[in-house]
Amino acid sequence: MKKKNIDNWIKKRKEHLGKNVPDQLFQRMRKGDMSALSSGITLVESVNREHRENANELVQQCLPYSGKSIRIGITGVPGVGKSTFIETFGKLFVKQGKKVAVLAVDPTSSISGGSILGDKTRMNDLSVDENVFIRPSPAGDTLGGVARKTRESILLCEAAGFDVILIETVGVGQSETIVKNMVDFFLLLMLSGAGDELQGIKKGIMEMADAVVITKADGDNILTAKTAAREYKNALHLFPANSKGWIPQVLTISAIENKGVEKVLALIDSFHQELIEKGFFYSERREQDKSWLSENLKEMILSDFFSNEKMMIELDRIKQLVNAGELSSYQAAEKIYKYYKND
Ligand SMILES: Nc1nc2c(ncn2[C@@H]2O[C@H](COP(=O)(O)OP(=O)(O)OP(=O)(O)O)[C@@H](O)[C@H]2O)c(=O)[nH]1
Ligand SMILES: [Mg+2]
Repeated sequence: MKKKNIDNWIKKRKEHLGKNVPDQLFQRMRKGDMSALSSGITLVESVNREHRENANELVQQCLPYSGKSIRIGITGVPGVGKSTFIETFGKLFVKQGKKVAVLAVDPTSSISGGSILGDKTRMNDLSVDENVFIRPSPAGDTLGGVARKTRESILLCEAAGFDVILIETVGVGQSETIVKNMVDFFLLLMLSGAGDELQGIKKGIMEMADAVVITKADGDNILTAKTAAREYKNALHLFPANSKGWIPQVLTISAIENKGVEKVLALIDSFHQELIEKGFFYSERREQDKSWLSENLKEMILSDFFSNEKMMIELDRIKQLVNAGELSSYQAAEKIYKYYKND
């Protein structure tokens, strides 16, 4: 290569790398540049140490401009109709002139390599709208790690001017609790029919919901959906009032026929207003921030432990003692913890 070409190449390369400098990304994001937002989130999702530092800087810059959106969590078993609902629901916000970001926390994606938002096909209209940003679940080996990335992505989206953040999670395990802790409003989608309405539903999830929405209330399903709604309403009465003084509501919808979806929107609007008036809206967020501090700290300690080669060697050695029946698992954990503390 001639010197001039090399110089050119270096210049181009610098320009390219410059695009990921937090400051420049931030400026572009603030102007509503979606590709900058995308790069910013990629930075937040990266495990590379240098990227991590840049990501922290970017998040820090975004903080003063974040917090102005309404954050809505949407959960439910696979096939309940989350994606179809988000497509219809998201469009309602867009119609009001709002910018909508859809993010995901998917505990199954790290195992299967798939992602709940991989099926953008069901969000066809939404995904091409210029006021909509859709981002699949980040990969990660721990749910806590995945959740941290999503939480930071929320801040980035808000700084980039998004008014509504929808967070989809599949209702199969721990992820609901984690998502509940990063949103203002938590929506549980449920199917009707199939015997006892309350069978198979973890009480804990019902208790977390600000609203229960029975999906697919169309065709032959209308009657069973209404019956289900009644039963859920009765069941919710048995729960103590939640800390925000909000009484969870039950609604039925058909996302495909666009029936009842606007009622969900109206419900969230009144929730928002009521909590702002009562002063709970921002105090809840502060509570969430504090609990995230503990979560982040736990993640850091875990990651420090499991990336320490010396500890891993010791852990292997002690595992063999447990295997041989020479130590109980508790004794083993205690032993390795002491070793770690003295490290
Ligand atoms: N009849 C009817 N079918 C619906 C409705 N909403 C969704 N479906 C159908 O239910 C199936 C699952 O819908 P999705 O929106 O992909 O469900 P999901 O909860 O996102 O599923 P996962 O991404 O697998 O967790 C699809 O075949 C949809 O066409 C509805 O309002 N009425
Ligand atoms: Mg889906």
